[in-house]
Amino acid sequence: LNLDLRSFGRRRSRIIVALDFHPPDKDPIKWWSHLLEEVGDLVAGVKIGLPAFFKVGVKGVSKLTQQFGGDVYFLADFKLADIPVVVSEEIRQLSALGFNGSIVHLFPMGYEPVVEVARELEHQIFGVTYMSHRGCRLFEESFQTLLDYALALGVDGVIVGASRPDKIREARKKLGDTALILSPGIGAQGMSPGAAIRTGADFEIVGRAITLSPEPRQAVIKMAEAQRGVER
Ligand code: NUP
Repeated sequence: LNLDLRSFGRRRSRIIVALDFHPPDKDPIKWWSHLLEEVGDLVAGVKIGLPAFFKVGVKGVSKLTQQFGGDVYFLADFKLADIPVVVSEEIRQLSALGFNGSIVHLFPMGYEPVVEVARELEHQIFGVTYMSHRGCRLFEESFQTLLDYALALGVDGVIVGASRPDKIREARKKLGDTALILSPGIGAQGMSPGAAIRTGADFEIVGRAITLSPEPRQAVIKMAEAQRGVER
């Protein structure tokens, strides 16, 4: 059984759905579980971070990983940033909860032991190298350093915001095929589906455009089509 993100993507689309929000009139756990039933066969993965964690707790999250794990890739987005021994412990807990991979911040550096622990657990590591929001000036200044570090560390992939196609291109050039590029910022943050794929990303992370859509399956089908239209 191959549990890496690349293998989950090949079968369906290059969409990772981010579960942060739910329609206000719906119960979050019911809505997300309904959502995954609706779109699980069309997406590569599902991303869960603190917003969902606060709403449904450890129990709710493990309910989702138990029900849909193995079928969709579970990506933990807690943007971990701490001393390596603590991040390693966080990775162990997230892996035990059923997550296949985690997003970490790279700026604390010294993460060689973290990557080692993750490798033993067959848990993938994705490092943030450029964020999608306006004004992330420190990322602008540190992008090359973070990319070089990601390469040296041997992470499975990096996060580069879709709002900066130039940064995606640069990342692809530098990383070649050694690491995946995951790109958030599609839909609610203004970029079009397929835009990040066109410039070199492997997966697009999409939250609200799917989770708040009255017809999530239709929304995903449309996005997957747009991605296929620009396939590299
Ligand atoms: O730079 C980043 N931008 C970003 O939006 C790094 C991220 N991990 N994200 C995440 O992607 C963010 O936390 C959210 O879960 C998702 C985008 O959601 P949406 O804007 O499509 O609703």
